[in-house]
Amino acid sequence: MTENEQAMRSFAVYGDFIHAEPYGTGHINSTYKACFDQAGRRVNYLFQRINHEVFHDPETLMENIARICDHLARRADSSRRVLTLIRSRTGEPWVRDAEGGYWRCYLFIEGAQGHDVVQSPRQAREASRCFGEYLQRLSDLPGGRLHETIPGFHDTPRRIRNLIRAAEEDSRGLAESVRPEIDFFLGRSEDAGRLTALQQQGVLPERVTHNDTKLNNVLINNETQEGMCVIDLDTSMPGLTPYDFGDLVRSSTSPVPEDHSRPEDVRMDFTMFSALVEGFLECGAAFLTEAEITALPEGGRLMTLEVGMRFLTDYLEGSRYFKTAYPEHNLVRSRTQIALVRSIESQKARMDDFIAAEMNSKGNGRHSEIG
Ligand code: ADP
Ligand code: GN1
Ligand code: MG
Repeated sequence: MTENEQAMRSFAVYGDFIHAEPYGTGHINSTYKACFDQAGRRVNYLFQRINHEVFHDPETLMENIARICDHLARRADSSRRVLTLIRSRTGEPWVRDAEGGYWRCYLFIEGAQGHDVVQSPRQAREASRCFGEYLQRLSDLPGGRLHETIPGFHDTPRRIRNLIRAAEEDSRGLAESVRPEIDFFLGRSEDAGRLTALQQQGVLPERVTHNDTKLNNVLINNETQEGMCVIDLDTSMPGLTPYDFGDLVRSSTSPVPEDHSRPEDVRMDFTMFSALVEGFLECGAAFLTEAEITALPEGGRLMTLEVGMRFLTDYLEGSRYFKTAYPEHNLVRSRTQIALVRSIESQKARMDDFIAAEMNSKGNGRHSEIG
């Protein structure tokens, strides 16, 4: 029996383990789809070995996730619309393997999948609707503030400082070869803190947010294209809603993947953007403040900028954070993000106008700006 199999058998899953295979295209955890024979019926489960280089405290992380899943399950009408955690044989929401690694297990949601590239405006709208609903449903999460699983995760100014430090240390001797990319980000350092400053001023409220709302982190029904279930809850913690919307813009408006080798093919497709706005506001209109809605386009710009910086920083530091398939992978990813920021900036006025028109058409029922 392999170590992975040993860990998978330590959950309270009935039946006989048949096989497991690596699954999905996430950049962080090690994910497996495993099949069990339950008295003659084959049932799949989703197992993950949590990346503890990224998440330093898997037990408190799993405490967050268990609270969220329990809360969402109370309102979900189907086990395909919410993640269902399987506990260990001793009752914890995790299992430790022989090397000290942490594993978790979910029911495998069948007939749905995450996507790396958006396929239609409907898909964009559905993904965004699911994340808007997720935020709404977690707005009354009981039990106090969630643990911050990665402190300062969306502290964009801090991400700039990290890039500057990585470029100065230049441990792999790569900084000179990517000077134009570094300069692109440094040239935008003045306004990288726009949204975090609005939070500090009390204009943008802190809420329970997902913080990793890329298109790939919501399962879409393969047949109907309906948004089914928000997944990848590791970074669900206090945050800003425009950043959650922003990562949807980053991941769901370009016709090519995040690691496309020709940045000139990258662009922010306005049709996708407007579909995202409509989907997000389906639930969001009822609880988001005017300040939050106004900040949605800037969330798109800054989240793309931030993730682009993180890819470049990781490239300079030897690609230790994001999973990569080849040495320049993070650099390629960073270049697509730069192209996307440029495209967003060239359409920013139109994005802002679209949001303003949406707010007018949705009327006066909205909460007013705080402060
Ligand atoms: P990572 O943190 O590495 O991105 P994710 O939690 O996003 O890991 O999972 C990786 C992939 O596994 C997802 O993109 C999705 O395709 C798939 N996945 C995750 N959870 C489930 C589930 N419960 N049922 C079906 N597929 C899932
Ligand atoms: C990672 O885990 P995954 O692949 O869904 C990353 C996000 C990035 C994203 C870029 C915990 O998301 O922050 O935006 O890659 N997650 C973490 O694709 O760092
Ligand atoms: Mg993921």
